[in-house]
Amino acid sequence: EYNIVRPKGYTVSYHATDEMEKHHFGQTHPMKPWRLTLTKSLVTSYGMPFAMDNYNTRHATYEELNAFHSSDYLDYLATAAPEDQPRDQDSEKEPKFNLGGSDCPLFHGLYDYCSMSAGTSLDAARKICNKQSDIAIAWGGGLHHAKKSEASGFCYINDIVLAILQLLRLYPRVLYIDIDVHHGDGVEEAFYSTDRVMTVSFHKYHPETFFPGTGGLEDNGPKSEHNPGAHHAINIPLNDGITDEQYENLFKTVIGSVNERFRPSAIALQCGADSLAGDRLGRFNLRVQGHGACVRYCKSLGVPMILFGGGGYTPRNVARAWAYETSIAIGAEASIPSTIPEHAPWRSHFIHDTLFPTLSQSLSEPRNNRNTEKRLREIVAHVNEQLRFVQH
Ligand code: ZL4
Ligand code: CA
Ligand code: ZN
Repeated sequence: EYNIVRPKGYTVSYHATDEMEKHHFGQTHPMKPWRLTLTKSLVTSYGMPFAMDNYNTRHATYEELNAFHSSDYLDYLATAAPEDQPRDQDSEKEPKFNLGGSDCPLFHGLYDYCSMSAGTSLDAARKICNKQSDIAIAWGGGLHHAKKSEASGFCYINDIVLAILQLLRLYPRVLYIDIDVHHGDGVEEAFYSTDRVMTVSFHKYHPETFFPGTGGLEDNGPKSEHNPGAHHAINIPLNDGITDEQYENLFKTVIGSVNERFRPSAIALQCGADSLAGDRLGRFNLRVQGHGACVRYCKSLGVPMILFGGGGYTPRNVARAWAYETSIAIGAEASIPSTIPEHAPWRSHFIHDTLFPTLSQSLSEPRNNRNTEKRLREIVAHVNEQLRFVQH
């Protein structure tokens, strides 16, 4: 009804499952899988599914998860029960594999939740490899902190690493870009010693107070010249309050240079929505438009791409951003009205009936911008310096 048409000669696939959304990390835990329901319902109420191939995701198998994660870890993840949660009173129980603390609680159906998130991203990667999709969307993935044998920061299984490993079977070079407000440490670490993956994370950086504390400007991969991974980790450390204009400029400048030097054959873009203004955990001043501009720019580079979800702790804004970015993927940005459809379920949940709230609608108190133009120029200069070592 909004005149959403399938783009000619261009396929976008959407990978999701209603099952994932039913899981709960706990009453006041910031991660709400329900935000995926809200996203899907907004995408649907705009009529976007007509322009995409829609897939119901399967669970990833143990063997598939084992391509990155250790068997010890997976075995514990598959069998640990919420009752095994270490309690304050019960200090004999040490948390194993960082599971069972307040960030990564053990909850009912945890293994199902993890294998579905990974299944979503693996399905997306396979559609790209088969050339059946030009852009594959996996909003249920993007869990960038998980390590080979450790849960971290709400992430248990690193679906992004698994998806990139799939892409590497076919594509010589994969560019990983991460616009979540947190550093993409798990993905960076997994590909630290290869020159076939370049990782670029934009994030708030303040080691003493902001998770995970890694990702400084000078951290660019193993220093040794004989290590192929050297210079292939790019970090863009930012301060509170960065604006759309600054972020967009920085993103286009950095990713433009990276694209020129690295010449990726595929892109994996983590679209964590906690970099939006008004996020419960984030500190930036990005609007839905500025966040989406990153997706539009990556699409313009003309290589196959996976869009992953990630963080995002104010569910109504997560849904706005990911619905808008879905419209960018299918080329329907100009066809969808900015007013949230009358018939959208949960419409009242959005508070303001627009897809594009203003900063003052998103934030009660404006956040001061602590990013100076001088510092942003230094960051660009450092990145260009690193890229001089990269030539394919
Ligand atoms: C919570 O209210 O900075 C977890 C986590 C649970 C419920 C009640 C428990 C109260 C905020 C966060 C105690 C909470 C103590 N509950 C949490 C060093 C920390 C140790 C744990 O977007 N405490 C750890 C992780 C980050 C830390 C961010 C981002 C993921 C992603 C990709 C992960 N961890 C300090 C915090 C709450 C909670 C309230 C919380 N945890 C905020 N930031 C963290 O990059 C998906
Ligand atoms: Ca990031
Ligand atoms: Zn995050």
